[in-house]
Amino acid sequence: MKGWNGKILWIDLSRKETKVVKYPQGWAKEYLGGRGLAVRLLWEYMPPGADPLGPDNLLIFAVGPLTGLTVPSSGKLVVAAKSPLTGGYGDGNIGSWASYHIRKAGYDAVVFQGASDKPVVVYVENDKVEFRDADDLWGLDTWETEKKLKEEYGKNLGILEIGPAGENQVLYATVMSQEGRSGGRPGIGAVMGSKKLKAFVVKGTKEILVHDPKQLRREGSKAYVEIVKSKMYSFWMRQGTMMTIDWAQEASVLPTYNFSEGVFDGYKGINGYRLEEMKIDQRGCPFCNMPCGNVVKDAEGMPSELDYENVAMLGSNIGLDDLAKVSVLNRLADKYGVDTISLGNTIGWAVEASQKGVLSEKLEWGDYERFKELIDEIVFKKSDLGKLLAKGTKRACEEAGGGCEYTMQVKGLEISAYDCHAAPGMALAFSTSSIGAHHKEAWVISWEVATDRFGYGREKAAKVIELQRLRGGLFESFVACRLPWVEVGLNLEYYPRLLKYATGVTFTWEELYDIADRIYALVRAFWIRELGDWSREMDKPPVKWFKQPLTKGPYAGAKLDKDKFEELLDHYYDLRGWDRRGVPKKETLEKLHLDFVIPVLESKVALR
Ligand code: PTT
Ligand code: SF4
Repeated sequence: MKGWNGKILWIDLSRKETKVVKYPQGWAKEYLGGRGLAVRLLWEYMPPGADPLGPDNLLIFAVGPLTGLTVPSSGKLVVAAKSPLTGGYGDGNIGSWASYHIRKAGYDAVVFQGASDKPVVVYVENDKVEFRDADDLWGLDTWETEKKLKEEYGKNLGILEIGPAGENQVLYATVMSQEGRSGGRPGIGAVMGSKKLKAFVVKGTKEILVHDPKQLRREGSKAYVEIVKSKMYSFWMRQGTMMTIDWAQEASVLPTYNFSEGVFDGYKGINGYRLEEMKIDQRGCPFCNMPCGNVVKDAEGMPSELDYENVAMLGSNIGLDDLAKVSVLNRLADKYGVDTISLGNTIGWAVEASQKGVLSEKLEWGDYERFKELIDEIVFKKSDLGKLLAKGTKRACEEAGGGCEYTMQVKGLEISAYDCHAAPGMALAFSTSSIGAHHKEAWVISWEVATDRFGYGREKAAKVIELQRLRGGLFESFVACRLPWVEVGLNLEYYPRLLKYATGVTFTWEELYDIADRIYALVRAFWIRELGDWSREMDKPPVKWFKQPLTKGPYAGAKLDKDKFEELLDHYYDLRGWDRRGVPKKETLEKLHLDFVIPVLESKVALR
């Protein structure tokens, strides 16, 4: 089977045993890899109802048929598990040399089950697997960990690690790599910590077998050239995702003061032009010719790699208007291995809860020194407030006994950096994303802002689904970075061609969309199986956007309309073939070859 290795490396951390299992060809064609493979494995091999932080959860690192090939931005992999933050399916997409080396070592995925009784590093070199004691690394931050492992094992390999946040099981700890790459927002780093797996080091030297290497090389080169020739390329190379700050301000979607406003008076202090003044380096993922990792010197003279989400969430959303200071908070998040989006949300919620008397401690917007301390308190669970905020906003408000109406989360995962008071389509994208609120699956907002800003029509639901298919279904499963397409306009038609040259399988768009729909329905089924029930309330955006209108900017007075949003959600369910509770219908499951899901779902909810 060319284009896939056909093998999954299975590592039992409790017994320190390993085996290689087959990646069935049928699965490869129906799920591709990455997210598709991860959710199929979780469905099949994780015992239902497993404790996300217990040994039965599976931690999966999965690549796809395009990963690690010389095609644009293919140095990515999916890190997945049952999420300790949400209790449902969780994953993230991380750029790392580990992606390439997993393929070169001969695998399509590495699965960890069980838990080590003491800190461990797993080192894989092709067919060899070693368990290395990691007492000396436990407690180190992600940068120190990677540095030490490179000194020991050499540079030509890939490393995925956790920092103190993962070790301490902060529920939104991430997996980190290469100092500024982070993946697994819904606490995949905490799952890694619960298994006492400090790091995974992988070196592969085998050949990646593809169906037609010559054509693949030719097509890949053409795509690289098209990227460089794009009219967006030079500005992208200057600012990367940070150009979004000015756009978000203008469109009134820049999250401000815990998503109370869409404009921030101090936006010029944190925007892409400010970044350009401070920039000292630019780096990125393997096989990328449009690297977006813009590195600045922060207020403490240290390097910090910035992205739009990080800066909006640790800047405007918590009232901080100085990029040098925002960069310090961002660097701490990277070194500790904690998600900046949930971190900015939890701090934002804490300030609002403090000002509304729910929390006894007095917190102020923009209080940089206090926020810096608070990050330490969260990561090391030092204070009562830190311990509370380490659980994410949904649990924090429940335990604090108030403030749930201004937690900015869906299904327990905090919203990423787009305010939706005046963007119902993006609110739908957040509320129906597979892992909880994340923009990665349907960044519909740029289309929405440019077209029918206040519409709740069927075409909006259709657009959300189209983007979910492409981004959440396909890019996550053939596993390559989507930014060449999204940001510089690389023609989407490259991808089926690249897939064909890599695997020998000709996928039509219809077949690819079926794969994406299958993955979405299986992810939804996994949530229902794990939570034991489902209602459309799970697919609703935060209450604040319905109740508390914007007071500033071009859309002052705007808020979401509750009844119209219900109609939009109905359109979405109808188009997906899901019932009005958000449960896939029996006929939909059959059509998508998910018959094996039916008896399990029938034991949880009546199927329609
Ligand atoms: C992603 C989420 C994002 S999405 C950002 S910035 W973005 C935040 N980055 C964080 C960070 O940095 N440090 C940290 N401690 N926490 C962070 N949390 C946030 O995590 C990232 C890029 C970006 S930058 C984006 S949009 C694209 N995302 C892709 C995706 O999801 N899929 C895909 N096929 N390609 C993508 N390309 C782009 O990758 P999560 P990365 Mg990330 C420092 O992982 O869990 O999905 O959350 O992976 O290698 O850092 O690349 O404006
Ligand atoms: Fe990585 Fe950015 Fe390049 Fe995508 S565009 S592959 S996230 S460096």
